[in-house]
Amino acid sequence: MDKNITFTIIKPSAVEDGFIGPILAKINEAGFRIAALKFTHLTEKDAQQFYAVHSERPFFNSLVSFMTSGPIVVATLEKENAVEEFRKLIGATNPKDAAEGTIRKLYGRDMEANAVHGSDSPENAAIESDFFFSKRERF
Ligand code: IDP
Ligand code: MG
Repeated sequence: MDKNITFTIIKPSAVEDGFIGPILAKINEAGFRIAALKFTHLTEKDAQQFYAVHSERPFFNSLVSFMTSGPIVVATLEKENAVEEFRKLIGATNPKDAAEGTIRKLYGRDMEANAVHGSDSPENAAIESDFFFSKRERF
């Protein structure tokens, strides 16, 4: 498994709040290389599939509704130890608990609308990246 790849989503709230540029700048400053990037919009089926692991959680329907509420930016990112490094850059799931200077602290609204997604393992990073990008969309 490629330990140097992670996958991110700039969530609908952060797109709506005008934070695509600032978030990509943070990613750039932290030394990640953008291997794939696009502006897109999830269908309900896409969001249910992407978050299938959370399907039994009480927040699942709300999360699917939120994630389909507007356009998103998806990207595959490359850096040594990418998953762990990116989780550090984005901070805790709840922006209130996220460390100062992290993306979720700076740009998150709340626990659900926490600005960005970050993969939790190299295995899931590969699955998530393949969910959105074909081989010829990755560089
Ligand atoms: P993570 O994004 O930090 O990995 P997960 O537990 O994988 O956190 O949850 C996936 C997403 O579901 C979160 O990023 C957030 O948008 C949403 N979420 C998680 N827990 C809650 C909750 O308790 N209430 C509302 N939304 C939640
Ligand atoms: Mg997660």
